[in-house]
Amino acid sequence: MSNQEIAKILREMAELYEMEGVLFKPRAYEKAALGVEALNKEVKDIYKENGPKELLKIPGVGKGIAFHIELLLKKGRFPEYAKLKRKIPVNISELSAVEGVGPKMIKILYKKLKIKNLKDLEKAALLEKIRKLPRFGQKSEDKILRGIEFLKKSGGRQVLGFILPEIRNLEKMIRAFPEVKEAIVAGSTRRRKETIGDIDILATSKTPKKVMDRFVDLPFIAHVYAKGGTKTMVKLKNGLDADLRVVPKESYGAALNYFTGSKDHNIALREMAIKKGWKLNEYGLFRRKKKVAGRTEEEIYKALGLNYIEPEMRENTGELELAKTRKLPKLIGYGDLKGDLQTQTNWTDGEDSIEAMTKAAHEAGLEYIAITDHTKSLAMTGGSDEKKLLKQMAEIDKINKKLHASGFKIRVLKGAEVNIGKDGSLDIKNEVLKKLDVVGAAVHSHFKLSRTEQTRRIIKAMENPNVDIIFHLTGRIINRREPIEIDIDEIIQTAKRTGTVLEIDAYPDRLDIKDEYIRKCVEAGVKMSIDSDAHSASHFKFLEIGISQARRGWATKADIINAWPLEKMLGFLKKGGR
Ligand code: DGT
Ligand code: CA
Ligand code: CA
Ligand code: ZN
Repeated sequence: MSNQEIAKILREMAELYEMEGVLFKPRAYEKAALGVEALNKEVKDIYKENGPKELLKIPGVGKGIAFHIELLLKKGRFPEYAKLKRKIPVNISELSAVEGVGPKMIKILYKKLKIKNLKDLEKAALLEKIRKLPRFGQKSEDKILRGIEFLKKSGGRQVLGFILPEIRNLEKMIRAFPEVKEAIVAGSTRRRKETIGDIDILATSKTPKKVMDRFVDLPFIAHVYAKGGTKTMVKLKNGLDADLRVVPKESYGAALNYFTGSKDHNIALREMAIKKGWKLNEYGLFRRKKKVAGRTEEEIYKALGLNYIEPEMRENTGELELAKTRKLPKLIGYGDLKGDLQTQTNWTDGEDSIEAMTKAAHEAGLEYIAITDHTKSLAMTGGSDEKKLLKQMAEIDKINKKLHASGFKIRVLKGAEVNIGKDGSLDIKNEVLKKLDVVGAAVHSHFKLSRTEQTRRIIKAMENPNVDIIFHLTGRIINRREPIEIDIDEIIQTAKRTGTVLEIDAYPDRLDIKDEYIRKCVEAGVKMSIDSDAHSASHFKFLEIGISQARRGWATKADIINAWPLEKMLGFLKKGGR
């Protein structure tokens, strides 16, 4: 059983308990699901290698849940789960994927209308049955229909950041086949799109048939659609389709280039070849019958008179023109971050202590980390008021001293994730905000305001000179919640005028702001930060996917303030972002 599958069942347990009105357990299972999802290693390997005790080290997993995970690994189920599933036999993950549909609602929908899955739900809504239920109305019925539309648009695409560890594992296993020389996942994974539709794997080998035999025997595979001599198509257990193609090493570069895409980039590139009277396809670049290039991507771009283009830029949105005139930006690199400016701890809704978070950040190679717990209007997180914030600041001073004394080269910064109210006001007094090193402000409620109201609200927050960064600007959750409506150009102008930084939240299903907005910031000279939004010590690895997003938005080191050394970054914030 993969981590994805385990997390799915744990999350389902959380929802089942919530339907039953059980206290505390929903939160516990939800936390455990997050913990499992964030692991770099397969739970089943952890269990196999080190036994059940080791399961307790997974963030959010206590004795009871560890035992349930053990049963899942051994038998694929555990009694409480089976019992609750019998009682409410519905497809919870499918139904709760609809925005605005939660566990309590699912229970009523099942009890009153026998709704078990998405199809039932859509039918009932179209037949106007839902509006007649007590405590539902036409408004909730309309909302459900809109939610279903939204789901259909996202169409089974999965969030890359969550499944990247699994994809890498798959890649590693194929690379380890004795007959395989190179293996790499191309397609949207290599371009680091936010979500991916399927997985395109490319390998080189002299004996493709043997590679195919080994591939279909891998444990990840749920179903084989078609197995050929050089191409095999399968469905993985995580629900995604994957294709494996084996090519000779002479055309590895050409095949990699072709299957990395994007399609639009490929087409434009092929046209450039045609203009020279040449031909480009997945086998190579040809002048008449003679192969000009094909072994590596670099030689193909070079032969076409272009600089090498990073996969994250290959969307045919201007990169080819820049490659031709040798004006491509030098993108921020995967090792370039020096700090993280948004993290939550167990002072509010995070899993871990300030010290544990700091040590994990240090291990991730960072030199500074801002602690930005939620503030008081987010009551369910135990958000800080002024008093609690001041207390935390004193605690951070102590921790910095202690870390320094024991030779740790990392600095903890004082921060907060201040809540932006409906009218743009903040829920912490300026006299306290002034004392913080990093003030992030963010929208966590009133997602449905009009574009004008929403824009005005954020502008007002940016105009507070104590606000340094706007966290996760649009509030979207990929595949779950639409972004708020804003006038992005007006916001970027205001960010420029007020010296406010816009965050690239690296949490895999946020990736907020999106690549298109990042490019606008780069063009306008508005600075950004790339933050993990970590709620656990295991979340710093998400920074990588934030860097991917920044690269997709053509950002360089100069655009990202936490790619700068501490003193430069702090100096910039002190001067009000200038
Ligand atoms: P996805 O899977 O929807 O997340 O996106 P991709 O980009 O991985 O697309 P996919 O899997 O359909 O195809 C993989 C690559 O193969 C794609 O990025 C470019 C190339 N490709 C696919 N279809 C065509 C085509 O009709 N023409 C050209 N030139 N290239 C194509
Ligand atoms: Ca693909
Ligand atoms: Ca494909
Ligand atoms: Zn937040």
